[in-house]
Amino acid sequence: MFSDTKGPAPQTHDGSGLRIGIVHARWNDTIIQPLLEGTKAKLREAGVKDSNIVVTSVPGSWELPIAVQRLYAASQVQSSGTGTGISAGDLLGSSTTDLTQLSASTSSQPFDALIAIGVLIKGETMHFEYIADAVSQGLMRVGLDTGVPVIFGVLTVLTDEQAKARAGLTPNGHNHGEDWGLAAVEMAVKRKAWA
Ligand code: DLZ
Repeated sequence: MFSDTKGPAPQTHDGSGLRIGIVHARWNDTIIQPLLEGTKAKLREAGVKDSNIVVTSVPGSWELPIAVQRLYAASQVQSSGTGTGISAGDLLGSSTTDLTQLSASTSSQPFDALIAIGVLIKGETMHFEYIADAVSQGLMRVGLDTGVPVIFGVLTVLTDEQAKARAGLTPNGHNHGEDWGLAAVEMAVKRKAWA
């Protein structure tokens, strides 16, 4: 018997000790923003402190894998108390206002999970296929290479309407960002248990 709920069967996990990094693309920003809000809402609901949620952005989804990889590396440097001579600013681009979040974050522990958020909407050319394939493979690689869960918060849709529905912007829609927030907490908690 199939369930008619969208998303995974729910589990509850305590996110109060976690630090989560989010990188979002700025293409299709009207869809990105509600997805980001849905993600953060579920992180907070699971107990993740605002000061332990670091958000940064990149131009488009293509840039997500490198940014997620560098954001994690920056948090590792920050937590080791430098000694390498490399600052988080060096790793991420010191002039971005986004970066102030990383240094303002009260915790200095490396991220327990990372969430990459992007919205790819198929156009008339092959851009969509190339970007979707590279980004999904790139994000998987970052997760396996670092051993840190990387949540795939990238919508790959055919129409604006499909994107809106998946950002909870239509009457029967569902905000997938909520699932990504919950997945990040669950995977971060389980990864600690598996260590
Ligand atoms: C170029 C491009 C196109 C056509 N479509 C999207 C899209 O739907 N969603 C998205 O996040 N980014 C798109 N981009 C931008 C690329 O991801 C990337 O930012 C640029 O090619 C620069 O590397």
